[in-house]
Amino acid sequence: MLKPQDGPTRELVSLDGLYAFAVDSSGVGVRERWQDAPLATPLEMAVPASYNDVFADPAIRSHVGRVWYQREVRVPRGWAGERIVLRFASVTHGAKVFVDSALVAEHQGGYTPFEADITSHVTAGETFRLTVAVSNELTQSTIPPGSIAEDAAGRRTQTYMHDFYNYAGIHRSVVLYSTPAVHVEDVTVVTGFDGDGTTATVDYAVVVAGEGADIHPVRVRVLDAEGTQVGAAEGISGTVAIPDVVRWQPGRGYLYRLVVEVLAHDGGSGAGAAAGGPAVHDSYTQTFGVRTVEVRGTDFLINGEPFYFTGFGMHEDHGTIGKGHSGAHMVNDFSLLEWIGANSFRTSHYPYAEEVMDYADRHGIVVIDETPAVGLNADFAGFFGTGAKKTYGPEFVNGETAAAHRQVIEELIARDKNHPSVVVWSIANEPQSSEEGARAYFEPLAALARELDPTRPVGFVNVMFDGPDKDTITDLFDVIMLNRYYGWYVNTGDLAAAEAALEAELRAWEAKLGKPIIMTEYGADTLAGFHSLYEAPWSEEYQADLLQMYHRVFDRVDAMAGEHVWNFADFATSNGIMRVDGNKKGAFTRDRRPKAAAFALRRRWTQNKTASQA
Ligand code: BDP
Repeated sequence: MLKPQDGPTRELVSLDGLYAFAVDSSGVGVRERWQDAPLATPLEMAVPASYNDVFADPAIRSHVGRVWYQREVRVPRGWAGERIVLRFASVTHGAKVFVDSALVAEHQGGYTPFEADITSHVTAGETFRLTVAVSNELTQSTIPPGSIAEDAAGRRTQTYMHDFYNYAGIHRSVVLYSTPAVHVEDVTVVTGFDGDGTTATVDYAVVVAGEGADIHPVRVRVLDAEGTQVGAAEGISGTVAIPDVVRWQPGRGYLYRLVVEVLAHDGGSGAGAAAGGPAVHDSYTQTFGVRTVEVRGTDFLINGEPFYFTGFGMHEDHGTIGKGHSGAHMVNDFSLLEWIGANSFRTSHYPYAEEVMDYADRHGIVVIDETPAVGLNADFAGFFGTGAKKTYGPEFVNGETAAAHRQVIEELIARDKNHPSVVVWSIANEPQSSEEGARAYFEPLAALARELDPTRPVGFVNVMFDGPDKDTITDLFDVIMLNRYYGWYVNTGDLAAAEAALEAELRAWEAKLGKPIIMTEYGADTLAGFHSLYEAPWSEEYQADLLQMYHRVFDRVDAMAGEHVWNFADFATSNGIMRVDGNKKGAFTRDRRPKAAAFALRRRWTQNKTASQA
């Protein structure tokens, strides 16, 4: 799905800001049709943000069910005759969207965009009442999954098997935008190199939608970063060559633009006509980078050169705003990544805001892009206090879960396929992968990801309990991605034992599959300010020592292709006896102050740059 933009034929209005906000504590809003009238509430809520930590009210924070957002929107008066679209970049987890009393969109899945064509519901120059009912419920039919219990008094509680707080709300921007009725609906760009590698091939495919779309001629122009036209073609699909191409590289995010123009079929008026050229009916500009990604043996290659990932599994997580997108926080996080020498990160454990992906493209940051399929693992039942004994089956991960999982893979790839920063699709984090049923569940999902995007490696993140002797699915994927906690959850406080166990396991994976290994998580909870002379878990010294121990091992194992520390920063989790005010495995605190480990990582990552990172 394209990110909306303004341009010569399109306009865009931000609907971010304050909304009236009501908590549907008794679950009656849909039945009582709260969309039909102004919400009876004194509360207001900011968009974008999670609502949970904004109010000084525990009942709102832990509410399970729907909350309602409402505001008035004026349609710009110049939009008569245009197609008018309402677009949500993310509503976590479920949304019903009403324009006045009419239901115009429903969406499940908290981290991918959706939109509604509301042309027939609104009038240019007039206002409408926008109401959004947002559900934070996680069930067997959602990704991530969860379960809801209700006690005799009707009090509902939510449990889930993932280790981050279930923030909810309208987390990313809401926009109203216009396009002509016949419009560019989708653009796909795939790049490669020709001959000696100095010429790029840019394969493009455009979908034009709207009545009579097929009679409109389409042309594309490729502009370089300075805006100079370097190639062009006609038709809804084709190939453009760029001679003397500047590659997108890790650390150097050179971007081209593909300007897609749908021309008036009768040479009629429109943007561009005044300049003497053919009339442009609709125009959409898609940025792209020219680079290749390939797995060869145990090497992960970007532009044919071995790439070694350094960086973190991250979270969209901040005080007050929770998982809400904020430009200032985003730039700060990227600035810290640069300071520490990270060349990459994983969008653990859900797709991040589109602004984050665009920033990574521009700055040459490499991304492992993950779906929200986290917590598909009954082995965590003890940890999270939930009851399922078996993962795959009617009780837990069932056909409905699989359908939701397919949807999140489709929506992630549809959204992010044109980002050069994305080099791996991670279709799940730590699912149970040794139980009967795992292979039958994952084989079609891996195939789906490959079919939707044959150009990028596909992986999933393997959990510590399912090592090379037990795992039954890793051979279905292109890379081996491992989360390991030797020295933390096992061999706690004994780094010598941890070192031996870690090395033995990595060598077993190397021997079993001969594919690149990326350590997607390793780390230790650490209380900032706690120091110790001894190997004391939770101390800043222990965190730094543990990471350095892993690095010694990584440097001895040829198949290692990357290291992502868990986590970039401390983050909020659900309550539990294993967590003190959240997960403390950050190299930075939640408010982004460096722990001792951050300096140790910086030393390693700024000294060890490989040729492709330089
Ligand atoms: C892994 C999960 C991650 C957790 C981490 C931890 O992938 O989400 O936060 O362990 O325990 O199981 O810190």
